[in-house]
Amino acid sequence: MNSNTQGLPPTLSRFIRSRQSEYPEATGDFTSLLSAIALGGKLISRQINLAGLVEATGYTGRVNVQGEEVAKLDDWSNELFIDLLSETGLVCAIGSEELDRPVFPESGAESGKYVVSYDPVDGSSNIDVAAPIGTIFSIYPRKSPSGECSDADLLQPGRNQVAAGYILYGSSTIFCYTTGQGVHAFTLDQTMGEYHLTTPDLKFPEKSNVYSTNEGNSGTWLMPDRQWVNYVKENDPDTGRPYSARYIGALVADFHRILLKGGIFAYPGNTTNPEGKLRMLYECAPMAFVAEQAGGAATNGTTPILDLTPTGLHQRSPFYIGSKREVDLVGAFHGTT
Ligand code: P6P
Repeated sequence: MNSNTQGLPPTLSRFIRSRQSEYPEATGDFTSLLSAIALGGKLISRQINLAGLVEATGYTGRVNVQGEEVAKLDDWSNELFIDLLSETGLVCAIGSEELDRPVFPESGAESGKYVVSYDPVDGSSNIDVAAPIGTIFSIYPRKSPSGECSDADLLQPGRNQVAAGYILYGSSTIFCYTTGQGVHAFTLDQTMGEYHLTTPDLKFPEKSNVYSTNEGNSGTWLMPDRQWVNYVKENDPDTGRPYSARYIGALVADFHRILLKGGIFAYPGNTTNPEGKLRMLYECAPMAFVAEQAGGAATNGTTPILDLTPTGLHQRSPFYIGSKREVDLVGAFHGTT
């Protein structure tokens, strides 16, 4: 893949189109769908960068289906993706962290070949403090043969995904995705409004002693997770312990650091919420697809996330993701590897 005429790395749209020619199943429709999501990322990136200047900080005063305060940017971004996805005419069902129920766009009822779930602004509590946040997206082929879609089109096992990824709004804006042919990361040039390929074929580093978790919850964790976190903190230089702790409080940001530097992100269940906090459909499954494509792993402690079928739009799951060695280590404490 050579760079484009300005000597810059290829743009996202050029990269997707080039891959389209390599993979017969990739169609112009799929390229249009991914481009619509990428455009959403550009517009949110601009809104974030102006935040306090464009009324993008603060809260709406409403609480969503998750029981979480809805930030103004949550609403704005959610509506943006509904519009962008509906305009493609390619999407027959939309699931979102911000929607109690799915949206079934009229434009995609008959022709919509795809189903899209997303978390429009992941980690929105970071907005007001100018800390990193992200968007997470997951794309499936529709399950129903034709006509109106239903919840069943959204509730598919993670292995059915045809694409997944995230947009990280941090010190730079990164678009990172997979279609099952490796993981590729692009950096947004805000001046030109173009994403340029910066890291093709991303793979987790083999070794890394970093763990990322909200350890404030460990007092109510179940025994295997408490044993794991105590283990990684023990002083044993021969096994690279104690690990370093890093936690940003936004899954996209914590995951992206682990993808580049190695380590593990863990959000276990606990005695009050055995299913944990993270949502299977638009957090765990898309990130798990990226992780496995980058040579890593993602489980609920015992089972690969991608082998699980969500039972509900907002079903939660204990979540461990990162370098395969580290996820296997957690599995050993859960008695599975
Ligand atoms: P806590 C953000 O609300 C989120 O869903 C993920 O992005 C993040 O990893 C997690 O919750 C943070 O949760 O309980 O540590 O604030």
